[in-house]
Amino acid sequence: MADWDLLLTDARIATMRQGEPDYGVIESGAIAIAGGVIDWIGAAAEVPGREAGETRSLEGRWVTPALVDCHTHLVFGGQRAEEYERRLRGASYEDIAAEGGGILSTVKATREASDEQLYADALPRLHALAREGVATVEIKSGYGLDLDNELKMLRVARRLGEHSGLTVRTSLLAAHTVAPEFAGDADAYMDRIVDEILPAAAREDLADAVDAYCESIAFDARQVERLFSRAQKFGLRVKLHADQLSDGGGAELAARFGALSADHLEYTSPEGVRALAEAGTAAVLLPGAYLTLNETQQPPMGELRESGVPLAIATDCNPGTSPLCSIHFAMGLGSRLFGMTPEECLAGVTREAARALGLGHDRGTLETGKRADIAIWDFDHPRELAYWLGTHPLSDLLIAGQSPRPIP
Ligand code: DI6
Ligand code: FE
Repeated sequence: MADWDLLLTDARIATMRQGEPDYGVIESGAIAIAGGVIDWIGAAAEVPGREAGETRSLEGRWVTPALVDCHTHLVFGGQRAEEYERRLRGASYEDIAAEGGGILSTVKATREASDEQLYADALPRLHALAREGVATVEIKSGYGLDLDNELKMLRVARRLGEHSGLTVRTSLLAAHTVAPEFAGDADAYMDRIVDEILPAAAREDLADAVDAYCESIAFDARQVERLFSRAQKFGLRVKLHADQLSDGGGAELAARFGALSADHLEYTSPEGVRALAEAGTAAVLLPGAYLTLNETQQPPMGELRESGVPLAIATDCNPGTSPLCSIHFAMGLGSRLFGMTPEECLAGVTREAARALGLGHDRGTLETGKRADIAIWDFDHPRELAYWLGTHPLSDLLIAGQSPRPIP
């Protein structure tokens, strides 16, 4: 019986380990895998004399931790290309939302779609991420806005994880916007979430976290506080769409609840940044939405960096503000629109994205004891992931040390 299932040799390894400069690089390295976990990693010349079931030379290719997309609305019905045309002709996102378009038009399409249709529609989007080296994806509900349809969305997300071999982490986002049946009465809809939808999702173990949209066109800090207090009673961590279109105190609110992450942050104040830093809450930057909305207010990148707030990047894949199914493109936007370095971008979709999902203990860097979720690349240096737009440099993806099976 071999000690290791697989030994990867002749590899250039970007470990992305915290605190190590220059991508945590091991120039001529090897990785030993047993039971889907990294059992040894280091210089090839120092590999312990143990037996491996299979030894595979990577012929000098780069390897990095498999990528993590920590903020997606990947499951939804329909699409909103027609609205996109209207926005290009001058209609604002808020105008369209006020007319019952926007999120509510996707709510209608999602409610009308069967589980099978939602699964089939989401599959190509999940494929697109996996083809770019993504092994862990967060998927939110938030287009059902009633008990049956919110649970329907979360069950589809769970099934995508079970069938694809990727890790899917789910977030209940029933507080995405006010359900049409409760138009004008956000408090009454929040009662429905807190008293019915959240307990049901928790009972069925359908949600790994709870999220909300804290914004002038959705829910205010007081309403979100009610939701987060109840989430914590169910032992669920929270995350928050915060300060995207205005400073609603979202970052401070997320920090107060020890949120895993606060996401968007274009209008977050210096006080909000300080609160995130003190709470250890990660910032999830969503440049796809920033670009699609023609936003001009950048997140406070300098303050976030100086305060040591972990910086993650994600696609925010959704039919309205970020119809983006490319984590590589999101990295390219993070560097071009938010001035993030290529190393910050790669850390943002590995180490820091894992942290934003509460998974920093078992993935996001290449270290002994972590999952052998490993991306193998055909490029000259990892900085090229933020540099090129539209290329496909992935050579192979190992999920728990195995090449993923085709997603049915
Ligand atoms: N912020 C966003 O950008 C998306 N949701 C949110 O809370 C928009 C989702 C949509 O327009 O469908
Ligand atoms: Fe989002």
